[in-house]
Amino acid sequence: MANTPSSSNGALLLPVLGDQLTPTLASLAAGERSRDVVLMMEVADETTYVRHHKKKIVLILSAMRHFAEELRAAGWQVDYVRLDDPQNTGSFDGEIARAARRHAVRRIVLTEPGEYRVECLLRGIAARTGLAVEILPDTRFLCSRKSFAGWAKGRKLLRMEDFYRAMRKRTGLLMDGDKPVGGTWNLDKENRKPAQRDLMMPRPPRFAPDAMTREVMDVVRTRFDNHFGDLEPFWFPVTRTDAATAQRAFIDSALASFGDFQDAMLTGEPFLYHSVLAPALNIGLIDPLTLCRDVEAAWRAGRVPLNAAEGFIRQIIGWREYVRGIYWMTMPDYLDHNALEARRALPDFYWTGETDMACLAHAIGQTKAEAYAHHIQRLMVTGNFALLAGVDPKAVHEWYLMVYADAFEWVELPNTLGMSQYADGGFLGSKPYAASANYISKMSDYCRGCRFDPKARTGPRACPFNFLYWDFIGRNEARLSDNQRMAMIYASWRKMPAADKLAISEAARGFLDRVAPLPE
Ligand code: FAD
Ligand code: DLZ
Ligand code: SF4
Repeated sequence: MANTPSSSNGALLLPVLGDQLTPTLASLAAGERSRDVVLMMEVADETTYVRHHKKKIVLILSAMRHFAEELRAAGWQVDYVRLDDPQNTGSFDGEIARAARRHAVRRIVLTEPGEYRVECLLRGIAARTGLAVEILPDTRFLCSRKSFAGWAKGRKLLRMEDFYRAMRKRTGLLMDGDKPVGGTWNLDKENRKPAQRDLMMPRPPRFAPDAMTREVMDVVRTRFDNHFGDLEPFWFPVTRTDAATAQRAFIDSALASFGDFQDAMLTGEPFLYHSVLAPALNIGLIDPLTLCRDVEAAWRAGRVPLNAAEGFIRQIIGWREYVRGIYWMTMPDYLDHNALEARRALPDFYWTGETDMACLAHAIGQTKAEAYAHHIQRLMVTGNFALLAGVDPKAVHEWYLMVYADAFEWVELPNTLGMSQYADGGFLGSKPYAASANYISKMSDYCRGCRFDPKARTGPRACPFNFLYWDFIGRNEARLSDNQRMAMIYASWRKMPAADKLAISEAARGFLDRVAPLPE
């Protein structure tokens, strides 16, 4: 794993970032293994620009080290800079400039990064090195940034459903000529069943850390001990082979029920029928189109129902590609949106999981242990609470970026700021995902083990989600009551007796000033 100094004059330098671990990466395809130098860099700026969950750092650094070996075995010369290299400058641009000198290269070729912040850094490298820098489109995504901008042009509303249908047609996934198979594009209505406890619940396969992963775990133990989350047990796949095993296991054992129980939550079941493939997908160990084709093949072979296959494929070619398009279309302004003027602090229990609210204790406790929570936990428990409480969306965004192994800004930010916190004022979602305890009580078994009463709105056992929900509705009346999708809620709000409104607002104020104070 030592650096490989060379004097390959005339060679290209091909920097590969921690989420670009794909042998068919555009910049690798543009290079020549016998001539060019691949550069991979562990850098302090990236490990600490937010204090990532310990498991997320192990995932990325271990997968990077394994990928360097994969490339070497395929005949590439790889210059791998480790975190503990005494010469390490700690930044992508510093390391690229240093490697350009070391290898006397004539040109630098990169694949576009996943984050706006990193792209700004990379665009500055030409000036810093005096070399030509070429940044190629990331062809691992099914819709390029340019193609998304073309789709969005002239549209009043950028609806995910319209984008998804266009992507179905473009990829031919689940299509019968130009019609959706089964005659329906979207079977989401069938995908809202609460789960029952089931002794046969599938579990994602666990991969025991090899010597290379254990070495990275030692680095994280010593350097990042003050970061959020449990380091052990670490079991995510960090190689392409293990990621393929995880993909097969999901399709064979969980996919069939993925659709039915997509929105369900159960105590002690962090994964239910979810794939837990996002960490491997987002760093490039799994190819999204191959995954979707395999899922379609399982449906065509009669092994899984259509609502499961369609529901899963929609998440990948619909939501995943759509949020990436929105991110690149709107950055950097998107980061500063705060349409509901939310200013409160993120409650301390987001870091400890120590709260009497059972749903939050489970979702956060599991996040700390696994660097994972499934979509409905992120949206309807932690996200919903922060939205109702009026927490500053930037603080919420930083939390999500830190705590999940699959968190990269291009996918995390639109989901958090847009879908979950409505901070973009409805650009991404047509109404806020705000809900009272009724939703959590219907879709989970959390309330059974909670000291609060999901039916009570005020009084000593009132569930905070209830008074916070109605306080949110009242507080944001001027901003939200014109929204047609909120009409019924505002009709109920207007009918509510003034004394009830006052009791709700007093309960909310007292609670929030304690757990999520406003800044001085
Ligand atoms: P599954 O439930 O098995 O879904 C399959 C795949 O579909 C996922 O692996 C993912 O690639 C894709 N997918 C599903 N929903 C979405 C979505 N809304 N947007 C984009 N892709 C989606 N996803 C991330 O990959 N990284 C993030 O940082 C991230 N942050 C989120 C923050 C919030 C507040 C919310 C509400 C959602 C976020 N998501 C994020 C989306 C979704 O929650 C995760 O993709 C999913 O929970 C990952 O678990 P899984 O692999 O088991 O997914
Ligand atoms: C998240 C992360 C971490 C923790 N460490 C590194 C690293 O040391 N080297 C690297 O190449 N990438 C790392 N990453 C990913 C980047 O922060 C960033 O998210 C991606 O490069 C996308 O722009
Ligand atoms: Fe969460 Fe309220 Fe249910 Fe308790 S009663 S688990 S706080 S929704």
